[in-house]
Amino acid sequence: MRNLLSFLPALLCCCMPVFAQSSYFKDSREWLKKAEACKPALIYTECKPVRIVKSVKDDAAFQGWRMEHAGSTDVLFSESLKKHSGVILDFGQHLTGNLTFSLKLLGGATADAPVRLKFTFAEVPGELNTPFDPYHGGLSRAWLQDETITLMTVPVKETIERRVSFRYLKVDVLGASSYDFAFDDISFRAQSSVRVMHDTGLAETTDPLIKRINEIGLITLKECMQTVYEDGPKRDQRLWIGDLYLEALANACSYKQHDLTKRCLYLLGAAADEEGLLHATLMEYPEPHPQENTHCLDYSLIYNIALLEYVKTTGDKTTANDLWPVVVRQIEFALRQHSPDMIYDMHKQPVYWLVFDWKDGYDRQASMQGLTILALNKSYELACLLGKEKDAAEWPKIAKKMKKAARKYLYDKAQGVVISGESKQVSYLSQAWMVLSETLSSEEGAEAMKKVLAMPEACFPGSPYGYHYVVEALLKCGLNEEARRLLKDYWGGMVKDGADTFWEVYDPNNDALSPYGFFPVNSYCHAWSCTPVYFINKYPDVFQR
Ligand code: RAM
Repeated sequence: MRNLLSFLPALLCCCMPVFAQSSYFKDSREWLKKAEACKPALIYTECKPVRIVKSVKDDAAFQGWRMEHAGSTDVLFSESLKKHSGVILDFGQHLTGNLTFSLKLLGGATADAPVRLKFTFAEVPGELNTPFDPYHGGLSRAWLQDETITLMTVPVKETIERRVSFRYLKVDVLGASSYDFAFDDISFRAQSSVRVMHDTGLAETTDPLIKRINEIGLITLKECMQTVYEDGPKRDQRLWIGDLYLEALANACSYKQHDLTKRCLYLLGAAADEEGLLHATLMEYPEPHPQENTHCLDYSLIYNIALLEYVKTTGDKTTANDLWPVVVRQIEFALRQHSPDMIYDMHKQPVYWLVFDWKDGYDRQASMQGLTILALNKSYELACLLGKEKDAAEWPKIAKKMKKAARKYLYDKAQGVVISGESKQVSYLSQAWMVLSETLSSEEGAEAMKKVLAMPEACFPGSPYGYHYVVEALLKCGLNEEARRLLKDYWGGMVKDGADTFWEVYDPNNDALSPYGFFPVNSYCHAWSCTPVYFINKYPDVFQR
């Protein structure tokens, strides 16, 4: 016995999860421990379906489908489910978690054969009414939320193991014998790490549409706040740097659960690659590990800005001091990608994936130039906060040179707009990043933003992530009215289209838009879309008057 006890510590150590951690940063194991110490408990809530609905084809509705009230759920507990195959249950709100149900026999029957049921969970009506097969989407077919279950006997109680995200649930009876059965119970255990729903407290003068946008943004954020900031609870259920940044901004204005931000910053730092470059994304299970070889250089720089914002919000310099080497390393990587004349070289090896937005044909060169300038200055600001200005003394000088180069090669003074790439493309985001980086003066920025908004041929963003930076840029150059209008038009467009939570991509003129070639696999509760919560609460004079 004594022997066994003396082995116990070593034994426990071996059983602890082995994390994939960066070999570059000597403290990464410590960072993982700190991240685990901040892991939030999940809060569970039991929810029931509120009614039965039926799908109605309607060309005026989003993606051509809307739901219509079709009665109470009572019938499903007293009449044979065989009679109701294809029934759609409405849970009345977007939920994330697990479904448990039980079946009972009707009319004194005995079960003489198994029952096979199909459950299809959907975030939006169109998803439920578009056949999934043959599947041609660019991501795994398994993201689609249809689960077939065979129950060997009735009565039975069953929990669907897979965590799902949805509002609507369709139940099909795929196989049954002559005996009748009905639901005995249907219950959904919803989860989120948000402890208390934020009481919005917006000024009474706030436009009702803006109030609604704020509410939906809060729900979107709540659904994505699990044990990390997920990008989407349906898909991809993982932490991405760009999503984290916007979620942290919105959380700082609402739920204020800053430990989740801290956890994610440590996790990402610890999961950097063997050279110290951040992975753009990581998954938590079975233990935290990065998606290998997935690097987005813009996201690496956004990490630095997110860390600065975190310190400014919380005053937690210990975390920032710990993670300072990560900040330095991301800047070093970014500074390798410029041409001798200080312009971001899109062809220099290694050619990085740059996100900035989901939009075909958008040229990212000017945006990356702007973001690099901004990240240099923000990282320097962080250095000053931590008393490390000596380590970063060169950064403001380099940023200055980059600005000069940007003004020379990427700013068309005659037209008053920023241009990008060989085709000299004019896009919303090129203007926005040159405004945010202060490469353009406030007046030049305002002129460029106004021009691009009025230019039908300009490349406009494809996702709420892209639009976030456009709204931020409008506010920065004093175009408050335009910022307010854009927020109301774009996010308000989703509200009018029936959104319960905000979507991964949205183009008011193209309901079938999908970065993956098949819209049902899009995420319709997407973290980076919660950002109005930040704008509305941070700028009350603009959005709450
Ligand atoms: C998708 C998601 C996610 C985004 C990445 C780049 O997987 O939309 O939110 O950050 O792409």
